[in-house]
Amino acid sequence: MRNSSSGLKIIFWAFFIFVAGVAPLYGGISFSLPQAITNSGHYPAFIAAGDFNNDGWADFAVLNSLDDYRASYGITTGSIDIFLNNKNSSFSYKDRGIVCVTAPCPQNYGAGIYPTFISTADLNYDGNLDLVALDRDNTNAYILLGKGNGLFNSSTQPPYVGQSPNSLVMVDINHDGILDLVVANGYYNIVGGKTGSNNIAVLFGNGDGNFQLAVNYSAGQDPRSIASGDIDGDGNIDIAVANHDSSNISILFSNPNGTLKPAVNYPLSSAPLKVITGFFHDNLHVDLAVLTETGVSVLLNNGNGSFQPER
Ligand SMILES: [Ca+2]
Ligand SMILES: [Ca+2]
Ligand SMILES: [Ca+2]
Ligand SMILES: [Ca+2]
Repeated sequence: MRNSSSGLKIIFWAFFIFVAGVAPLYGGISFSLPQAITNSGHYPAFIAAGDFNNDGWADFAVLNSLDDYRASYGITTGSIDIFLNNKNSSFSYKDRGIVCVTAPCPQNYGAGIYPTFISTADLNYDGNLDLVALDRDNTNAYILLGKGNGLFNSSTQPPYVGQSPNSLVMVDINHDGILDLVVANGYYNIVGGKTGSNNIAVLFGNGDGNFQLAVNYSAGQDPRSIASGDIDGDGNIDIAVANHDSSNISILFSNPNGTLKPAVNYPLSSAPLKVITGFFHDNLHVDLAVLTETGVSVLLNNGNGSFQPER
């Protein structure tokens, strides 16, 4: 297995060197210079990509913490701006003061005051991508149900997730074939007060865009980021949480029915901001990469769901 892993690494690096240094010389894989798109708002916080109008081309949604357009009308809220792909390297979006001429025109949608996170999936299984956003100033997630033409309807039953939500993953954690939400709720509100729920919330999906009541679990202090993967290889999706104030990672293994076991914690030398899962040392076991206040730490899986010290 070690030889196989080394071989894969060599193939990966050979491919990387080809793409980075050789391919452009032969007109192969290359990237054009970045193109600026007029600012969609103030303090963009997060971005999610998907085909929102079902034309086969990727679009994206931008989450803005405050939006000058809305503020100019006295509406000091965050926003979700939709950018639809024109298939010619440009995007249509609701520009400030410019009237859209091709219907349906992309819209922007309110998203609280200090939105933190956005992601996309088909939550009601109608074939159209939907959006889920979180706002640290709102206890309920924003659910926008896609119409399939780039426009969205706000959910009439936005689910309560907790105080100061920071991050979420959408996974089928209870194996019923329907996506569920697992949310990291932080410790701090937008003015720095410690009124956040400071926990993990699991909300089972109903399959119609609505969710059951949250079930809460403890992780560390001030959960900032959350990631998922079958960390112990038992077929059940597990949860990794980056806890800022306790400078550690919590692993919450899941049971087949979607309940979570008590957290197992791993210390870090610096406060974590974001955690992702990936295969960083073989193709079999889920590892973790953690963005911290001083750099990036990698926690390698021992093969049984436990992790080596950070490196
Ligand atoms: Ca599209
Ligand atoms: Ca949908
Ligand atoms: Ca489910
Ligand atoms: Ca598992």
